[in-house]
Amino acid sequence: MGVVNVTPDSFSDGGRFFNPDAALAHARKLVADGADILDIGGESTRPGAAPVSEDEELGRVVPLLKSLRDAPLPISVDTRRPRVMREALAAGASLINDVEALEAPGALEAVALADCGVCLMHKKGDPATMQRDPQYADVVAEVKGYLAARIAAAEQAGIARDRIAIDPGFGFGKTPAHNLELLRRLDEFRSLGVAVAAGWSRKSTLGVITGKPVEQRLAASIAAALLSVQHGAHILRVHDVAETRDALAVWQALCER
Ligand code: 9MG
Repeated sequence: MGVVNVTPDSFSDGGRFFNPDAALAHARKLVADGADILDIGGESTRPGAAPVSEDEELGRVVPLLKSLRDAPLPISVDTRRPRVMREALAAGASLINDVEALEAPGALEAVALADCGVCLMHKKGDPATMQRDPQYADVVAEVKGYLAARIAAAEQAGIARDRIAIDPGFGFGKTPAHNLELLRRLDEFRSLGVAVAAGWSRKSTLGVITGKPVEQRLAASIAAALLSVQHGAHILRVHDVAETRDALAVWQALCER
């Protein structure tokens, strides 16, 4: 899943694709690089990010979706707002990636009424404050219990299990130690019976481990992506599609028979 952030302040690409033409060109590059899914986001969810208005988010996402109507792959929209979900689905999105796991009032219904997939992600706290000393007794048990409850809520709302993926939300209200524990035990999430997604690309834990700034985290991101697959991930949310595909091809040549 290739990331297309249409935001002036995104965590990891510094707003380079905020201009609509640049965002479209970037989306097309990720398709050419071999993405299986594009994930378009109009609101930054990085730690400390300020929320944008719903109209602003729609104005960033919907025109890009319309420009990508003929794209040869499913398009995901990263949003937590039901109105953005509905309008994005009407404009051609086929997957909703929600860092709030459809908790907003009306979000379950917005997805249930459409014939789309959904990625339910765990986060603890709000982006503005979530990295201030997050605490867990057992991070895997807590995140897994939360995601199991959100799968149940989605099914009860009429979203079939085969439309659902889950994501532990690396970096969302988690310390580096929590993120590494989740990665080490990622395979435990497979028992929930849905696809598992993982997003490590350029994240701050990789900066803590390597001492590198965000623009120098490609190698670390690829290492984390491969380890995520080795530990059970089915979907990788990444900025660097071509490089990640090459690394995966080597891994698959050795490990998949
Ligand atoms: C929007 N977004 C930012 N990071 C993410 C991650 O790790 N997973 C998912 N599903 N979405 C993310």
